[in-house]
Amino acid sequence: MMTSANPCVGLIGLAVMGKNLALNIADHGFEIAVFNRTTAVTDEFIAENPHTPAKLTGCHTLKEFVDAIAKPRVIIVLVKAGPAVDSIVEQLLAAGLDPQDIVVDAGNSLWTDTIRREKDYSGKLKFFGSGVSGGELGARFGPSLMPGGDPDSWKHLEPIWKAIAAKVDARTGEPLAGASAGKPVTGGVPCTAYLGPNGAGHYVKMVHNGIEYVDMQLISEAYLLLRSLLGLRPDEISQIFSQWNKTELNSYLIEITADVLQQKDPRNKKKFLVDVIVDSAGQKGTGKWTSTNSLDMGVPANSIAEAVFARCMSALKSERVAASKKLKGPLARKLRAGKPIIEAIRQALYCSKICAYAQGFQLMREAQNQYHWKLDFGTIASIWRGGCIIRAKFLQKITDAYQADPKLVNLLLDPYFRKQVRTGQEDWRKVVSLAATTGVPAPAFMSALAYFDSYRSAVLPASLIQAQRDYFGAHTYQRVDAPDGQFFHVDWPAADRPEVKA
Ligand code: 2AM
Repeated sequence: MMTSANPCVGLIGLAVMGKNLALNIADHGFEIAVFNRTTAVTDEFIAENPHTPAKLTGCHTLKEFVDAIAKPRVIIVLVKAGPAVDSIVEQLLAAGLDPQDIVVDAGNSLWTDTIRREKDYSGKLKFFGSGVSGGELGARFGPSLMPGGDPDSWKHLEPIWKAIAAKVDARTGEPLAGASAGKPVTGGVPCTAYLGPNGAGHYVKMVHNGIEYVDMQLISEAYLLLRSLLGLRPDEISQIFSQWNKTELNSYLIEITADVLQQKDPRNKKKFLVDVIVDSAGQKGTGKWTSTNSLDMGVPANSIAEAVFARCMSALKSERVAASKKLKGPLARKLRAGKPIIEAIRQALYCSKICAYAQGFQLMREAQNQYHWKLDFGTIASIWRGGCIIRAKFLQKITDAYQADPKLVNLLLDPYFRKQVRTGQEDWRKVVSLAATTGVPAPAFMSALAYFDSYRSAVLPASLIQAQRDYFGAHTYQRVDAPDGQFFHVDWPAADRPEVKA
């Protein structure tokens, strides 16, 4: 509980996430000053929340705001990612911030911006970045928080972040009732940990979102297969998802899917809501950032990219409607909805999900080499166990895997995950084949299987690609029987084609 006369923390940006995070902070006994560019929003927020456990102070100017906070100030910024962050920081400096003050960017900023900002503002203030996941309810009652920046700044932020984060049971790793029960949680292990310097927190948050894209796409593909292939109704599929939620697939996204699928259309109770929602998915860009970064670093995160492309494809609604009248696939065929096929779809979903997470962790492994971070993958999985959108029972297994072997090269190589994929792979292949032969689109299931099969192949046809490249562009190749680093070239168009060392 704060004892100083002034709040020790301030928050800028009272949109949905900012308001909820401010209330969460006040709930935990930290007096907090708040500021929003549009001052009417601040006044309304203060008026709507007269009796918080710790005092909320509304400020109309940044000068008033800066003067209201005890030093060293901890100022959480939750404005639109991009130039607004720089603009606010410049205004805070003009309003009199000290070099010891800490500005925490808790928005969805690009990690390279966080790296740049930390350098740009060095000596003027301490710039810190933190990912926040969990949506509105998470922000209010316990998000997953992914902090990155200067370790000394973390010491000041840590008590606040640990107090407001989601909590999981120390023994089972399962989320403690909080966000879902609509009340703050005390006790348990907080879903936050210091992840590393500069952009590490925002990077990990970005990968979290990339994985979230695949998780959602895989669930949607399972739904489509159950619907198109087995002819099940949304409420029947809802029951299947509820059952799946009692298995290894137990997760927030499976749980809300079961709920969504039983929802009737408020305008016509004979219809299901999912059938009146336009099948065109939006995106805010973090999935795209993850995919672009995977291409930049040369890390095969094909299922993450596939999930982004699936949303792009969904957005081509009018083109798809026109094409559906001209491009014919196989004749629609329904299978009997028995236990084996439903279980096969569940296995395909779980195996694909494992591949998606393997890709996300491979990305983080490569990024840490590039940016000289020391990411602790077990800890990362552990702080995703509660509060965030991808929270799931299975994250405990990832934590266990990295704790057993911190140098694990790929999640697929961990004994538990190897066993899961060995058990599920026959079903996974059956489902992918069925999707192909019946013409039901299942791009993420398919790309995950392609990832698995490629990753487990000692030999790929890239030898042919190297030969083609050497043929048309003299790009050279290496030989299997020559030392690494020796390059060869064939004088292709010539009749005798002698091989030369390049
Ligand atoms: P507003 O209410 O004045 O629009 C999400 O957009 C949040 O970021 C809102 O609180 C919004 O304030 C704030 N915001 C967006 N751009 C901003 C900027 N350039 N400067 C300050 N706040 C900004």
